[in-house]
Amino acid sequence: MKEYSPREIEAKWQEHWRKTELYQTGEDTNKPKYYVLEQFPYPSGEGLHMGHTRVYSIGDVVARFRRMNGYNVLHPMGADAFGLPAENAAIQRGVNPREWTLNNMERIRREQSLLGASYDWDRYVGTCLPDYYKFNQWLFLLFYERGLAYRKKAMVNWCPSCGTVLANEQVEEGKCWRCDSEVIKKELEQWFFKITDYADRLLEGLDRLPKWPERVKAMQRNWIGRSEGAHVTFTVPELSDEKITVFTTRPDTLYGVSYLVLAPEHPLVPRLIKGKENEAGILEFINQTQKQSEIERTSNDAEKVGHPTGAYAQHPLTGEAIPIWVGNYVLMDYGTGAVMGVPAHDERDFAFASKYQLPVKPVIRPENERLSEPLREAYTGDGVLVSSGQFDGMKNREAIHAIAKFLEERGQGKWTVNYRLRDWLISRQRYWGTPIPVVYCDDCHIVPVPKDQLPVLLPEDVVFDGKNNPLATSESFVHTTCPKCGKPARRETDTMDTFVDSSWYFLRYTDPHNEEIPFAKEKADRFMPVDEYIGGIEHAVLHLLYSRFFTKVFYDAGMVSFDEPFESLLTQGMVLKDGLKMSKSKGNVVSPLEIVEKYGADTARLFILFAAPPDRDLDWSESGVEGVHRFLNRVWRLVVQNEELFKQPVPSGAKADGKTKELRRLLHQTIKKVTIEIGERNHFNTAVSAIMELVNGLYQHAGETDPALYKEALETLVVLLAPFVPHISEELWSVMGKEGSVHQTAWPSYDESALVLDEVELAVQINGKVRDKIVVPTQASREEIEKQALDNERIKHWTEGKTVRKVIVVPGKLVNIVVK
Ligand code: ANZ
Ligand code: ZN
Repeated sequence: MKEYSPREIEAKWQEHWRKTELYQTGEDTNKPKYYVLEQFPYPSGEGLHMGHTRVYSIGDVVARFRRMNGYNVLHPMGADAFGLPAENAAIQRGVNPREWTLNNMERIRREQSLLGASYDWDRYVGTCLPDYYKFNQWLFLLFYERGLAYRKKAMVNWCPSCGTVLANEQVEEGKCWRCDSEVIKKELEQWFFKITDYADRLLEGLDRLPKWPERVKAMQRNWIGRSEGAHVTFTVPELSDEKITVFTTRPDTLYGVSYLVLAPEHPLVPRLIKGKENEAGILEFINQTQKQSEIERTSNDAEKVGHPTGAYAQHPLTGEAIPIWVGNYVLMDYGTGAVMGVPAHDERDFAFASKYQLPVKPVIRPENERLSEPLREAYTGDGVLVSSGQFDGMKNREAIHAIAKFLEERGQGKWTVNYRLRDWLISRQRYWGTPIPVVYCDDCHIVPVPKDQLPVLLPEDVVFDGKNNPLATSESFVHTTCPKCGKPARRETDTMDTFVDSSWYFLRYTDPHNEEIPFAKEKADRFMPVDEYIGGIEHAVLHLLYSRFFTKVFYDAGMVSFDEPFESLLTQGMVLKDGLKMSKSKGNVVSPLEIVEKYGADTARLFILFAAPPDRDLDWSESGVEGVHRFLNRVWRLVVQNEELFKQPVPSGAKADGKTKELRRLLHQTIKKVTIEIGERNHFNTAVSAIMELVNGLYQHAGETDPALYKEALETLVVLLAPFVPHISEELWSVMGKEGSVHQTAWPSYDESALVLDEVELAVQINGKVRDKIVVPTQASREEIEKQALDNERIKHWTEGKTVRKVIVVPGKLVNIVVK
């Protein structure tokens, strides 16, 4: 008998599929479309890791399953190819970033092919290629025209180690998302995308995404951070021309204000402290605060530090003098950069007031209770107002609006909505990215490069010394002429954040060779939105928020007719080994290619899909891999041993005995289970278990059942396995002498009537104790079951001489006879 040799058959079929262009997206518009997408990899120098293998295995099952179910499937792949590591390789090893990246892209592509993934390679998208980044520039111009790209001087997050600015989304707990160094603040002229214009729509859209994990939606809502509240204006008697406006979600606590706190960066601070006693001390404090991260400044247990400016504001309702402080816990870029301190009802204010002995004035008490003073902590619950003038006795929830309205009428405040979301800073002082297509001219100022002059190509004459922006070292690049007036001008040397590239790549796949525009509307509309998007939870706010933003801009620009890009999102779990994340630093990495080499890609794929549901963490286990490999060998032998069945026609219906019925039922049960588990639930692991049970059944019933049915069951087994283990199923399909590819076979349907059991076995109990079993037709009525139970010889023995008081029939399970 021929042995199962993955090495031989996998290479053979991969070559065959490539030649026959089996996975090219069809043009058949009569078929329903299905777009399945896995997040594209960053082509680092390390090749594929197990996490990649997992994502691709999941995506490939979905793609193959949908193809077999009659869908026109788009299943593309590409590379997210711009970014810092290429540049670091250039600095450290003197290699050319482009060559380095292109080599890695080629390697990853080769490795992806070794997994047997069914991509339409004709649609490959590499973001570092000029025919792609040209359209990043095109889109930048679109955003610019629509007022969504602007340049401003701003305090930015600066990573000293990467030598570049970072978006807020790229700062994690005060550290650089890429290199983990402490991020500092720096003032620079930068380009921004106005994502804040879309804050409300980004929130609203989440409600229309029932197939997204709740967790991801919650993270996005949190990131957008919408709060309703009021702007309240305080006058400053000593500066008659200036006022201080605070943002508060709690105007109901206005009578409890005992001080104001300004962010150290607040523009009024220098004037307020000028000539005051502690001026130098405060300036030093401001300097220190700049070095602290946002988390250090605002977390609840962080040390709150402040200084009195010596100036006073006037309370808008009571006229009282309120001391003005500067404090590290107030951020300049949230709200108005100024806060009214209400120690009695806010925890941070309470800590601050306790530390600096500022008055604590309770203005809300719980209903039907008194507050025992002095307060030992802030009272943050609801209640009724006290010591609040005309608002005394009002419920605080009502007072929020009543006080805001009162202030508004007096011109001292305004109801407002505030967001945590900031505009997206897209400038990077790096080489390996998309040049921002802008020219600076002394006369014409900011001049966008006209669309017909795109792409602005990355130059080659650059110096990589790890200190400066390499792009700025290219004379040929920097010096240009103004597109408007023709005078000498200077090119923008910042490149775009690479998250710009990944914010629309899924659209490019629908029209990858378009040279005129990023994508044609009818092509995008035909395949979008993505039906199943598979990727990591780490992109919950970055990539997934930016992509939604881009899609909404395209919708507004009439470029697409949908406004949410991803219909369903599957966030895959991690691959662990011995309970720890696989990582180089832990030394527990298992290389996917080694596994492919040793057992074959089919084993690697099947293990990954079988070992856990896709959204859970998966524990890598060598014995598990071996178990799956043994299973594939069992499948192999089962088909090869029965090769004879496929050599000549087998008459059908030769047998219709119990065993045959049983096998038929198992077969249809399996089809049903696998269809539902893949198609409706993404529970690939339970689908695989069902197939394993079918294999057991086929071994058990070998030679016992109707041969035509047995043959059909073997064929179906191979078809059901095809999405999971594409190579072995293709090989067995040809062993069976089938024409064409198993991957183009229609998915089997199941016959509900085959699932019905003809007879069932019921336990018969006397007073709750099982005394015998009876077999009854599944369709039998209660009366028939009762009669059969009571007529049973052994039961008669137990009931003799007693009175039957009650007979309880639990259909499909048991009969209980109560006697006395
Ligand atoms: C007075 C007050 C009383 C407040 C009270 C809260 C409770 P969210 O919900 O996150 O929007 N705040 C406003 N701007 C700030 C800034 N730039 N830096 C630090 N804190 C700031 O929070 C809004 C609340 O956070 C505002 O409402 C303000 O404190 C504070 F019993 O005003 B509140
Ligand atoms: Zn000019």
